[in-house]
Formats: sequence, structure tokens, C-alpha cells
Amino acid sequence: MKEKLLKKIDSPADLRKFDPKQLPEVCEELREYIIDEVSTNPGHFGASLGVVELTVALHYVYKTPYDLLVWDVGHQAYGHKILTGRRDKFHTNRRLKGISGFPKRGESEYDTFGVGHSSTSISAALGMAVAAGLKNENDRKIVAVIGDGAMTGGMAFEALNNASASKSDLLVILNDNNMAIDPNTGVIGQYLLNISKSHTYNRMKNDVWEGLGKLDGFGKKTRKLIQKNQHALKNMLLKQNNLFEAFDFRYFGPIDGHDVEYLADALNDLKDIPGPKLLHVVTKKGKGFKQAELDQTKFHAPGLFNKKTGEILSCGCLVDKAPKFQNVFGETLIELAEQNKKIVGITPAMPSGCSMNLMIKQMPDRAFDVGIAEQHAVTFSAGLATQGMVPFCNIYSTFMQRAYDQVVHDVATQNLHVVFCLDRGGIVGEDGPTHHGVFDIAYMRSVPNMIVSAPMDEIELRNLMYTAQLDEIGQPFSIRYPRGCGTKLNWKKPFEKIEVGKGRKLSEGDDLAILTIGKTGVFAQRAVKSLGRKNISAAHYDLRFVKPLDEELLTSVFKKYKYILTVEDGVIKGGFGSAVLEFMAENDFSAHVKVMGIPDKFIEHGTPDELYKLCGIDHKGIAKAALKMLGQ
Ligand SMILES: Cc1ncc(C[n+]2csc(CCOP(=O)(O)OP(=O)(O)O)c2C)c(N)n1
Repeated sequence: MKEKLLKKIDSPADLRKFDPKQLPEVCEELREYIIDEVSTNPGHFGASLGVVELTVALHYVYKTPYDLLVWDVGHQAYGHKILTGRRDKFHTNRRLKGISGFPKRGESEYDTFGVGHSSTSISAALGMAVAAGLKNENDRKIVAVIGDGAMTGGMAFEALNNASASKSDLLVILNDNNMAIDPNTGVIGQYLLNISKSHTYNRMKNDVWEGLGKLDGFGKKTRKLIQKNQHALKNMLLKQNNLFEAFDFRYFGPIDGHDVEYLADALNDLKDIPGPKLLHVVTKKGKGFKQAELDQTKFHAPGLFNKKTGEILSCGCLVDKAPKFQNVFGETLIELAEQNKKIVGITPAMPSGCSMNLMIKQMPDRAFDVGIAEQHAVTFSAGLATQGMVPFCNIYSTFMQRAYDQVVHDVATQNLHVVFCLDRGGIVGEDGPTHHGVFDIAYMRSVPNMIVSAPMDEIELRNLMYTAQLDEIGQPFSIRYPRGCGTKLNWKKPFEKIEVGKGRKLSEGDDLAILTIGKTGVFAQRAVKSLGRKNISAAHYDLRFVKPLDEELLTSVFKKYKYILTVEDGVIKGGFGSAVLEFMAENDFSAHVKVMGIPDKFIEHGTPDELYKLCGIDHKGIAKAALKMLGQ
């Protein structure tokens, strides 16, 4: 790779030394750098490629870090990281002890706001803009960059609404690539496309835009006057027709997001325009890497790939050809929906991620991608359930945090039969603390009426899904399962009903009992074997349900064993182990109980194996804890 200019950029101040004419070359080098790095060290890909020019233009025009740049979601911020002093560390992206895959305040002064979850940028930037006003830092510029996908999240609109009331000096850049991870759903995407394509609209915009471009030659007063008049003109012409103008934002664009010099010019012009404004920038996700442009969903986060051919390399599962849990979910949902006409599927913008795309394709009128809108997804499911449908609402464990009130208020208080499928439960790995699904056991088990379950393997997942949709259930039922591949090669077995609240014994033993929930059962089985080699006989129970607990099973365990280990890949505080301890206390049992799980701190990024080990809940950690408990 040539990298002539890029290697001279150790901070945006270095970038600002270049002539505007050199910016296209910087972009070319930056793009190549991202391709080189992400093909060998996997991460998010297409989104960062799409904003190369925007990133360069922003750091060129604004005086970062004094001016504040807020990225939404943050998966598109690789170029930002590379330009802000992290070029040489970028090969550690998402690796244990390496830099984070998302902006993170502790990592750099250029990362103004920690992200990972969507649709937060306008709120955060507005907070910063208001703070700047209160501190009399009136020269400080605040910019939020938000994608068209993230714009479908309700929070973005809550922030727009509030920003218009506050009149703060804030620039929102709408990075419109007409895609989320999957194609955007709903009218917002279509609306943006319509604006971008409308000739009359663009002619009108250009007139206004050109006028603004000529303002430079005027004195301050005249400029203000012209701006005011143009705003009035724009208001008159556009207000009824433009969503953002209706929020009292001054709307500019749409402009080509891949013309870096033009972008820099436009940003320079906008810098001096006061109040809330929105610049609509049209980009292509995956820009500059053919395969990523062609298959934008696959190249959102493709894993390892060959940068010459674009071929995506295997996921590197330990168990050859074992299915991903998400695929078992996706295929099982269709099987169940074929048998039970009441079943509908709901996903907030993760159809490929959770494999509901299979049902959307096969049964388009019974499966819904509702946009990045977890809260709506849950209440929409609740509405469906009031009418006798059986919604399977699939939300990643971490994103369900957004919709907690909807779970409690709209589903649980009304005891509605909604099946929550929480994908990516437990440690998710390289995405790190914003994405680990470690709170769900605790947050679900504290909700009255909620059944809380976690399968240990794919067959259990199928059977729990089958059980959850039966009419006799009649209440909210949550099933959480992990990221990645399972262990069962032959998982497509006939459905079996699982009795709610019934665990199972997987190994007999005399010296201690290991109680697990979900995936940690697999680790425990390995631990049992290794303990066996040391002549320690450990019993292993997979509880399956955190709520209701299998009280009969627990009673027999507490009667027989003095030493008990509980293991979960969720937070220790308030989780499965806590439930077992509560049971012990309530029933006056006594035993040495060690609760193993995620400690009371945020777990950084790394591979799942590394992080499970770090938390001491992999098979070695479990065996070690057992030995220690037994004084060995
Ligand atoms: C609350 C929440 N839900 C879901 C996601 C998963 N997610 C990550 S990126 C993304 C799509 C974002 O689309 P857009 O904002 O248009 O950015 P693009 O990737 O197209 O640049 C989604 C759904 C998330 N990060 N946060």
C-alpha cells in the first residue's frame, strides 16, 4: 500500500495542514487502509468505507477535539479512529486489550461519546451543545453523524423535537446510504430517497444553497439578513414538504457524500449558520470495495475476507458444521409458524442477524422488520398478543435493554402471551461492553408473570420455542440463547414439550453439584469430565429455567450436597445464582454455594473464549472453583 499522506497524519491537526486538493488522495489511502486491516482483523466494514470522505471532511473543517463530533452507533468510526492518533494501533481493533470497535471516551479525547447502540447521537450532541451554551463556549461546534437506519429509532426523533425547542447551535449530518444492516424498512428510507431524487426539490434547494455559498463576501450584518431571508424563503417553499424543516431544523442537501472537496466546502459554509440544522449526505455503504457495494448486508461485518477476491472466509467454529443458534431459531420459527397460524415474527432491524429473514422471505405477511425500534417492537408484539396472535419478538439481549419498560408495562402487567427470543445472550466477544448480553437474566427474572429460560444447546432451543408457543402457556415467555455455533450436528429432531420450570440432571456425582443455566452447561460438562480425571465426582444439573425454578430439583440438591456451584453467563448480581441463594434462604437449607458469573463490572472486548476465561466461567474456571471449594 502506498500510504504517502496517511502516515503523516497523527492527529487531525496534521490533516488540516494539507491543501484541499490533497483530500481525495487522503481518502483513497484511508479507504485502502481500512480494507487492508479489516480483511485480516475482522470488524464492521461497509459503514466505515461509506463515510471515508465525510470523516476526512469533518476533521478537516472542524477543530476537533475542541469541536465535538458524535458518531451514532459508532460502527462507522474506523476512519475517525485512524485519523485521530490510532492508526498504528488499529490492527488491535476489537482484540483483547486492543482498541475498541466503537468510539469510547476513555480511549481518546476525540471520542466524545461512547456508543454501540443506535440513535443516541442527536440527544448526546444536543446535551453537549446546551452545555457549551451554558459555559459560554459559543465558538464550540457540535456535530452529530447519524445514519438513515439509526434515524428510524424513536430516540432520534425525541432529540429532534427537543432540539428545535432549544435553538442550540447543532449540526446533524444524516448519512443516508439507504441501508441499515439489512435494507431499511418503513417510510423514512423511502422519504429520504424521494427527496434525493426529486428534481423540483433539488432545484429549489440548490437556489438556496448557492445563495448561501455567496454569503462569504458580505459583512456580518448583511449575511445575517440574507440568511434570515433565505430561511424565510425556504420556510415558505419547503416547510410543509420537509420533515426536518417541520422540526424547525434548517435542512441542507442532499449532497454527494463521496466528493470530499465539495463536502468540506459545504461544511465550511454551514459552520457559521446558527441554530439547529441538518445536512443530508448521500453515500454508498461499502464504497470502494466492489463486493461490499454489491452485498451490503454481508459486508456490514463480514468476518475475515480475501481482499483480492472478496471471498468471505469461514466463521472458524470449533465444531465443524454445527449450526449457529440464530439459524436454529430462524428455521424452527418457520416450522412452528407452519403448524400454528397464530405465530408472527417481529425483529427490530436485525432480520439477518437473528435469521428472521427466512420467515420474512417465506411468510412476508406474518413476519415484520420494524426498524431500529426495540420499544415499538415489544409494544407492537403486545398489541398482536391482545388479539390472540402469538408473537415471537426476537431482540438481541443487549438491545432489549432499550425496551424494558415495554416488557414490564405493556406485556407483563397485562400478562400477555409474547415469546421473547433474546439472541446474543451472554458474552458476545469482540463488540465488547456495549453489546454483551449479560443483564437479561437479572432483568427478566425480576418481572412478575415472566417465564425465564435459557437452552443449553440447539435441541433445547427448539423445544423451548415449541413449548413457548403452546396455548396453555398464556403468559410472557423469554428464551435467551448465545451468539455463535452450538454443538449439535443433528438438531432437527421432532419437537418435545418441556415442562415449564423443570430442569434436568446431566451427570451423577457425589462430591459436589454444579447447577448451570444455558450455554454454561456445555462448559460444566467439560469441567465434570476433567474433575473426574482427578477422582472428583461432580453432579451436573441444567436448570433450563431461571423462573420458575425447579424447586423439587433444588430441594433434592440441597438435601444431598454440601458443596454447590452455580454458573451463568450473566451478571452475578440478581441473576440465576442469586435465585438459587434466595431459594436456599427461603427454605432454610444450608450449603457452601459459590455463584459464578459475570462480575460487577463492564467486560471489555476480546474473543468469547478469552472473555469467558477472564470471567472464570469457562470449563477450566469451573473445575478450578470446584477444586478450591473442596479444599484441593
Ligand atoms: C438499539 C440498537 N439496535 C440495533 C442495533 C444493531 N445495529 C447496528 S448498526 C445497525 C444499522 C445502522 O444503520 P445506519 O444507521 O443506517 O448505519 P449504516 O450501517 O447504514 O452506516 C443496526 C441495526 C444497534 N446498534 N442498536
